[in-house]
Amino acid sequence: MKTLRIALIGTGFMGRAHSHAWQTAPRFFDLPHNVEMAVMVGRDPQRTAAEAARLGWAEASTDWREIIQRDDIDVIDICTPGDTHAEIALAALAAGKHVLCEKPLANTVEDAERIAAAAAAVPDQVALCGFSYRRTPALALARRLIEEGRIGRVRHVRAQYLQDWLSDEDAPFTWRLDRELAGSGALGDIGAHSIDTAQWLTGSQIVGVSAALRTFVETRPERDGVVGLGGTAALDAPRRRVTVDDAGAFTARFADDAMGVFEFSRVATGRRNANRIEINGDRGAVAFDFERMNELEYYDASDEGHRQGFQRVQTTEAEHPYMKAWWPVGHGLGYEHTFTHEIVDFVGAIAGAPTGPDFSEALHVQRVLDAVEESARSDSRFSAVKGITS
Ligand code: SOE
Repeated sequence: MKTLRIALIGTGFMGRAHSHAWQTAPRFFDLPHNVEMAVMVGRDPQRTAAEAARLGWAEASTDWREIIQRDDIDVIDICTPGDTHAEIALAALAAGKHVLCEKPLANTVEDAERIAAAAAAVPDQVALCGFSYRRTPALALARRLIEEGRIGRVRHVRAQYLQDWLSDEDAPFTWRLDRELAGSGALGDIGAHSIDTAQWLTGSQIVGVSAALRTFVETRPERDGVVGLGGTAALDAPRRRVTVDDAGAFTARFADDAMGVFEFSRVATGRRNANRIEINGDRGAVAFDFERMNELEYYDASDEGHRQGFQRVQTTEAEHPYMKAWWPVGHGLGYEHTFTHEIVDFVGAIAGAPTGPDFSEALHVQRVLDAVEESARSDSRFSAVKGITS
């Protein structure tokens, strides 16, 4: 069996989540290739060495350019902020590597177009964007039910992605609040997940939006310690200007005529990671909330009247997507498993079983993000998504 040697770039939250996934995927699933965790790359030599050793990487490096040129590396896994994605992905594709790139694909449509074009030119190399929630068993089941026609023709898509780690106005400034590094705020960070999930579940592209974006907290204190997504800051710390949105909302038109309502916020008090979506068709509906990630609600309008209602399906049966590899029924999964499944599908794609989202799908998400920003700038005027292909 062939062995894939992996280099992962980034030592933050996503670097750790992907490291965990590279560890678990080959241990719980029968992968078509062996994987070897070769190098972790970061900026700070001490931190990178410590994280690499702790998370199971054979080597640590601070020079991604040199690592990409190495003949003994097959895969580049990009877990850095969005402003670096284009440069790294283009170099990795040019060097003949398979690429897994965290979401959103880039910070601008122009960069996303360049990355997608470079990937399209090398079809033998796998290029996957890390919209990890697609790999939640309950959402994968929802997709299966929709593909089987069980909810009929989709009319409504209602998606919310709500977090509250920025609700305190003294929560510190992080790179996710800097437009130069992150591209946008809640929109690209979490709204992008909802856009990807909605298009993937319905099999239909968003063709236009009408949007509003808000920044409730204009300045935040410099951070002096990292905890979770945010961290700590002294009350008298100098404050930095926030250059991205805290929250936003948009209505969407889908190519197949469904209507969508999207809302995303990182200041939604009390909602920790409520990534929710409900889709209503003319024969039924599905509803999901990541805060109850092992459940899917399913409504079948053809049930007899006296027992109609949403069923709560616990998605822990061996026949549910990805579940055969895991625990006995009723023993649920967590956030980290979505990344494990992403690695399983990515390695499967390298062995010839295609998966998505490829970079052209991720480019479409980027174009929707762009249309949302354009509409928000023009007082919510309808904005058509550019470059629609179908
Ligand atoms: C922060 O809002 C964040 O870590 C996102 O960047 C991830 O994509 C999401 O899965 C969890 O929240």
